[in-house]
Amino acid sequence: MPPATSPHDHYLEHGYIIPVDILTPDEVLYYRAMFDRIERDMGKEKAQLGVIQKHVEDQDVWNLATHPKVIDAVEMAAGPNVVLTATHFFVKYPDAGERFVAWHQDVTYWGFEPPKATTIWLAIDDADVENGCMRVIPGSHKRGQLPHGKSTRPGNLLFVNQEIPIEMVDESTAIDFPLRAGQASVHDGLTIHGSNPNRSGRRRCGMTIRFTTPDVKLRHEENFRSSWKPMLLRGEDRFGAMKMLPFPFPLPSFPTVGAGR
Ligand SMILES: O=C(O)CCC(=O)C(=O)O
Repeated sequence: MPPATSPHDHYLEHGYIIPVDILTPDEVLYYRAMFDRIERDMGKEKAQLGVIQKHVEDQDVWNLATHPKVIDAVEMAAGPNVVLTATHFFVKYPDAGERFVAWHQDVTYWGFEPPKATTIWLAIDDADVENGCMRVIPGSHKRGQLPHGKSTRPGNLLFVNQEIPIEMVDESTAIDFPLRAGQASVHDGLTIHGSNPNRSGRRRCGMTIRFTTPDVKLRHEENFRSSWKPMLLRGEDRFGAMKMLPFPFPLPSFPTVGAGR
């Protein structure tokens, strides 16, 4: 029998890991209620894409972004030195029309040099084919940074309407990323991914948590019109390539809420 591939080797070879169990059942309930609260406060229109860098002001969002199992998953994929740079919720409402996410690579326009990044997509709600879970082109991170143009299809949720020209993406090789609430996927910042519209009667909320490593220089101040917030969550910084910020709250221990605390 061939040796089993480790999650790290799988990440290097295919550009992703799925699924990773992150939250306990109590945490799933707690953090869904947390997002419901944010949604009530902001309204759905804003909550759809406007919950950005909330972890620096809201301790519950911080506890999710720095959840010990989130950091373990990043370490498993990208190594021991873990730098959090951003958080952003991606919500697709059932009644919001043909909103989709065009094929893209995360690091495009991010100004990371070299373009090293790892995204955790943490499911707050169940995500499946019907409600527009993420889709990924396996192994596409090995193609390096690809050109992005503008999507001609209305409804792209990406901020600058970016899209990899469709002739450069073989959609027949795409795989779906279904997740139960509390599970996460991990993908490389160069892995091509996107998602289809929500055709269910259910909300699809996921939290993207963006990481890099301390050797990376941030050439652009901005990400989704908000500045990067680099914080070294684990390991060491032997490079001093970016200015690390202090933590707004202490790091949580597992589990972050509920039984077993
Ligand atoms: O939530 C989605 O459907 C897409 C998320 C995404 O594009 C990202 O993580 O960069």
